[in-house]
Amino acid sequence: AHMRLQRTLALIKPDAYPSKKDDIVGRIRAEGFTIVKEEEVHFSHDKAKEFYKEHEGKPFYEELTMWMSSVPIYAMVLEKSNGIGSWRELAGPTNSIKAKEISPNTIRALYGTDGSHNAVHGSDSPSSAEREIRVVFGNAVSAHPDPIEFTLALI
Ligand code: DGI
Repeated sequence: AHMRLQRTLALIKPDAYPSKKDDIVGRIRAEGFTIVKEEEVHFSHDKAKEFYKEHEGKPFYEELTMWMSSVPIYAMVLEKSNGIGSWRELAGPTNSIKAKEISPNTIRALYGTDGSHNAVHGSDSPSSAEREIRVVFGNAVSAHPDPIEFTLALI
């Protein structure tokens, strides 16, 4: 299949940051991702609610957003060919208990605990990646790979 260079939003969540940051970043680099932007962030509760707004009304929404805003976390914009799917594949299944059973070499299997505490986040689509990168980084980084054509057109 044709593979397109993509950017995605990755978070190292409170159960893995800062304790597992170096292991996770090492794995990200080893798998060939470029870290385009990285920064420790501390979500307000309102920011966490905005970030996870697709889950508003679900039974775990309040606990999830309180947890994600409880302490600083680590945010990265990752870039790779097919980057959105590649990062979700490396992260593994949402539930770390299931991840440990079926894909033990994934980040959620190695560093997460259960269905609520799963070490990392990854955008699930191009539109989610664009929205999430903007929620976390504002205009500090583009959600899209730098278009070389644009650069060449300026020469
Ligand atoms: O994109 P994912 O993080 O893999 O999964 P998601 O977007 O469906 O859910 C976002 C986060 O919310 C997930 O990483 C953990 C939490 N979550 C999802 N489903 C459940 C859940 N937490 C609990 N306690 N129960 C759930 O069913």
